Amino acid sequence: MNVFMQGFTIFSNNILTHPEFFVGLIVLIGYLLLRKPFHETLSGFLKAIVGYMLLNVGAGGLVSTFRPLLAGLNDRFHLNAAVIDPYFGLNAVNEGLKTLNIAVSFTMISLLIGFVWNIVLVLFRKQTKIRTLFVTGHIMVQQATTITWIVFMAFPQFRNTTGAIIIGLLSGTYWAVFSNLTVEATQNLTENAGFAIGHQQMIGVWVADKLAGKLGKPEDSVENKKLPGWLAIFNDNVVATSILMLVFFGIIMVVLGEPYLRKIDKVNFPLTLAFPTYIFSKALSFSVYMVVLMTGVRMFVAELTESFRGISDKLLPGAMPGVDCAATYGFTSPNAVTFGFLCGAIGQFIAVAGLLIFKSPIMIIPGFVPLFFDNATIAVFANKRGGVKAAAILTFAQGVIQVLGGAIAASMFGLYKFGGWHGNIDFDTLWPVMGIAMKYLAIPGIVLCLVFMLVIPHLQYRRHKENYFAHMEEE
Ligand code: ASC
Repeated sequence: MNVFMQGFTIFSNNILTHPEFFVGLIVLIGYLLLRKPFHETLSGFLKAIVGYMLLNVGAGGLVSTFRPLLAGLNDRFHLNAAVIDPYFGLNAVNEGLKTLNIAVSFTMISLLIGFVWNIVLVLFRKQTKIRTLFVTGHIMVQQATTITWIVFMAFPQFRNTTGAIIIGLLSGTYWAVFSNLTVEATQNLTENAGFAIGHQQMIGVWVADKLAGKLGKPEDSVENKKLPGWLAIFNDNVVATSILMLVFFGIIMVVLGEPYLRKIDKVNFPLTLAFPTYIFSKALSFSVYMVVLMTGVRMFVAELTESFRGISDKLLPGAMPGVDCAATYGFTSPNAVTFGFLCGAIGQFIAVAGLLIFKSPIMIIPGFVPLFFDNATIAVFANKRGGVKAAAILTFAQGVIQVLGGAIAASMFGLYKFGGWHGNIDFDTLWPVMGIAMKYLAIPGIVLCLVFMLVIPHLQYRRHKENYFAHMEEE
């Protein structure tokens, strides 16, 4: 048992929670199974890792640069609000677990159980109709942590090994079922690139894919919208992103004020640098990170798509990886990404204003991660099926739901006391509802949640019977 635990700790610290190596390993195994020559295998392995690391640099840069600006509103104006962002949610749960005298490493055991359970569900695909393995490790850590808290709130008696198993089963089922739910939408978007989404807005993707066609026309997509006259400069995504972010974050930085920014960002804002220069460089770094992110996405997705055939032919037949939502950004006009972010932001800000006007006891501060990554992703999918109009409506609606659902969840699970809630759309909709079911129905509630999730792929199978498992064989 001890050796097993040590092995697991090494695996989880070095691979499972580092998606770049996880994806690299998958690519390596995939190419080995395809019996590719050594030099091709090596080059694919390295390019997948470097590509994913570029994605991390892009996504990480966006998160670390722009998250403090939004969260700063809370700090600067002493709002005592909960920030809806998975990193704040993670901190909040870890603080909460400390008050219960539970080690943070507890979550990692549930994570392993969940991951193994996901593999089992794929292995029994004939019975379960699951085709996807969730491989986005940093997201699995955040989600298993939030689910731990939800289960602990509903079942104080299960703050032990039984609880770890329950959390593992719930997490693994969620990873398997909901990434599987994104297969058709993602295959349609990417023209059968062979991956699904393994992230935090999987319900959102499914809903957007279903509704977008009813809300608008695919011909009116961002790609086809060519702006007239001088506005044509917005057709270039670097220009569009730079100008829009300059306005958006420029306003926020002015509101936060120079003295506050100098205090929280001593390294990048030395006394020798003027405020306007600081604003300009911060806002434009958004475009820089976006370009880096996209470059990385193209690199690793190409290798993963090619090599995963090895795994889905030989190891886990018919399986697909569920990967970071940013992987889809390479399959659309980058302007769709920026557009989704802005419409989602309008929705979130209006909802926050609603909380203020109606004197909500819980205040919410938009978190950068759900604001950007959820809304960008929904815009990408909505734009494909229903063009700009569908993308605008769905991201606006999502922004509103993120804030209202986040407020309800932060208050219901008591995490506002620790300053944050997970905030991505699946955790503002599905998980609060499952949390309520578990709290009020007790153990039957857990069974109900598991059964509810496990039925979904069967319904999906019914609708797509002919080519449900055919995606890999087509190539
Ligand atoms: C998240 C999260 C991130 C980003 C990243 C997007 O939900 O925690 O760091 O999205 O995965 O590429």
